[in-house]
Amino acid sequence: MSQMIKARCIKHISNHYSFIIDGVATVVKASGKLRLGLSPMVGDWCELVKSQDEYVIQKVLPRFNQLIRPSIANVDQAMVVTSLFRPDFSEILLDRQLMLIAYENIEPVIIITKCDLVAADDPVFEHVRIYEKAGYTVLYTGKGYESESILNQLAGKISVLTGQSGAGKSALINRLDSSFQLQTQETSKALNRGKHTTRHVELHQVGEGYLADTPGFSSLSFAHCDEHVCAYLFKEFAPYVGQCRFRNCLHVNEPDCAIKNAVLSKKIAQSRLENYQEIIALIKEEKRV
Ligand SMILES: Nc1nc2c(ncn2[C@@H]2O[C@H](COP(=O)(O)OP(=O)(O)O)[C@@H](O)[C@H]2O)c(=O)[nH]1
Ligand SMILES: [Mg+2]
Ligand SMILES: [Zn+2]
Repeated sequence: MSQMIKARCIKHISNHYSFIIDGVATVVKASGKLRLGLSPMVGDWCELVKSQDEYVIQKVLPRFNQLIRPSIANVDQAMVVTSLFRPDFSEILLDRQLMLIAYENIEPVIIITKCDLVAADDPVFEHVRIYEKAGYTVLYTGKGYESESILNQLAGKISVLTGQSGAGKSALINRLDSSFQLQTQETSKALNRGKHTTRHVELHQVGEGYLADTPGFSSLSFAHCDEHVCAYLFKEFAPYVGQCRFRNCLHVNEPDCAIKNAVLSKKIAQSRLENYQEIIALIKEEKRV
């Protein structure tokens, strides 16, 4: 009697897939043509059947999202690593990342780094608070900080890291898990060997969660975005769906716009509307070329 199990794919190199089976990473070879049409991706939940001591991939279970670069399915959250200082906190850059992440149906989490370099009463925190007020999860870290809140946030989920170069992604990973440090060094060494090095995506266990070893959302292009989908993707815009005079309102030049009214009554920050409008302008521009 063959036994069917459900397991998650955490690594894929050519026709070898690694699944976590009973808590252990186990390589499963895809034998011939999978009877499914859909090939497993890292992050996929699959049904496996054991036949003669070997597991066979039976079926890829439905995905709730799918990233292209890195190629991962079922990404629960994207950790947007954002520094307060060197590089300076940039709301426009943060807003662009938040929009692209939401567009992929992924939950963003903002991780503020380098808190140790900034006084607790620094005005920059007023800008950060806009995001807390808007409903985003914001976690704070810095050199010498405990990682408990971040580890808790990663637990039980698949996460990708994103953020500007120099924001502190590598430093954060090393703080979260010292064994990951080796892996990141190996990865960058492999990358330096040139274009012919095979790149593969792998999920690494960090605490009780999984973190992709390649960052997501490195290109900040909006060419693939539909502006009407973007119109309510900022968290604090969502409660106003259906309240603008025009059903397809883009909150730019339209009269009786609920989002613009919410900015006037200080329920939504002016900077968020402006950055949103800039994204809409970008999308229209990218569509023209
Ligand atoms: N003081 C301080 N320095 C940090 C922190 N995070 C990163 N750095 C420094 O900022 C620089 C860039 O960090 P890195 O992790 O390489 O950024 P990445 O490009 O996002 O991977 C390095 O010199 C780090 O030592 C932090 O929380 N506090
Ligand atoms: Mg780095
Ligand atoms: Zn509107």
